[in-house]
Amino acid sequence: MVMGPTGSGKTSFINHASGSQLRTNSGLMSCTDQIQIAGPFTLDEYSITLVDTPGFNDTVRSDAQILGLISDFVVAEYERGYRFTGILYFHRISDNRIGGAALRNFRFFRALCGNHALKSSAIVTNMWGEVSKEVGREREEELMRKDILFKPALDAGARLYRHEFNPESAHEILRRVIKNRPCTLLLQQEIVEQGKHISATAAGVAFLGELALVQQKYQDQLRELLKEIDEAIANHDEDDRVELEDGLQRLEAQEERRKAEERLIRDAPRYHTLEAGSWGPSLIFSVFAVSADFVWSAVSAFFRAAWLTLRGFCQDVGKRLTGA
Ligand SMILES: Nc1nc2c(ncn2[C@@H]2O[C@H](COP(=O)(O)OP(=O)(O)OP(=O)(O)O)[C@@H](O)[C@H]2O)c(=O)[nH]1
Ligand SMILES: [Mg+2]
Repeated sequence: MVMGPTGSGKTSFINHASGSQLRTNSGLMSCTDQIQIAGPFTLDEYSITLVDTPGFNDTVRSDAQILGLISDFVVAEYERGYRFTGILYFHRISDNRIGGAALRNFRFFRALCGNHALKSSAIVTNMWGEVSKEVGREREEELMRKDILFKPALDAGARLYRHEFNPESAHEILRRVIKNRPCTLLLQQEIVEQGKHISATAAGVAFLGELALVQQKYQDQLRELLKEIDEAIANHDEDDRVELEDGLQRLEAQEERRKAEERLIRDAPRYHTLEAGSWGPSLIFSVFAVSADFVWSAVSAFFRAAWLTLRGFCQDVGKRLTGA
């Protein structure tokens, strides 16, 4: 599965690796706004399918929608008994600043994987042609060294690779990743095994934590604006009052959007059904390198499906008996 901020080169990498023609975009707007599948294709003796994901801070979808989309997908895959062999996180070495959007994407990636699955992940830097070798090396070294950047993930076992924007380089990276054992993401464990609601998962908590900070900022700005409006009224400054009230409307519209984001995560359905994935079983089969794990996966998928059905049935009966 390939993750990273919008415009970080996820789809280009997938096209290089698989020979697909998925749409990429050099414009300012986000391009991939759905999870999309490329392959299967064969590399050495492995059959590989790559999963493309939209980045957080997408210009088309909200972050809550993207979190829900990725969560639905990975949970449905897990319930079917499939595991990811690798999670690739993309970062443009050409970025001279790591802004809030990139940091946010990386935080979600870490929260989604958890420390265990980070061992099966790789951070892939690209756009090396856009910077001098020296600048690129300095940035790479800084990314590896700083706690706020990639250091904690690398310490937890993530690998760091350079992508040279050609098929050979994409294949070289996949050759290393494909050797991983299939892994379970923290989000899959939390939702399926521990029965947590998405809002209580590490990714959900990180998401809601960020929304809480936005709400705090809104309250500070609101207090300030109301004070200024009172002053404008006291001073009979009509122009100022009108302008400040426009600002107030914009601020409140922002707060409404924040609340809608929060509701989307807090009110998300608790469990996802086995039907949540929309791709056929034959395609899904190829998402992972075919291995002895498949038989175990299929057996555990059957028992997991049975368990989920039984648990749903018991919850229903429990509710009826207690009248809840
Ligand atoms: N020079 C150079 N350009 C690249 C590289 N990787 C991607 N690009 C270009 O960067 C732009 C964005 O690439 P995409 O592959 O669409 O990025 P994405 O991460 O899929 O973006 P979203 O779908 O919006 O999330 C395209 O114009 C690519 O051709 C690279 O390594 N070097
Ligand atoms: Mg894309």
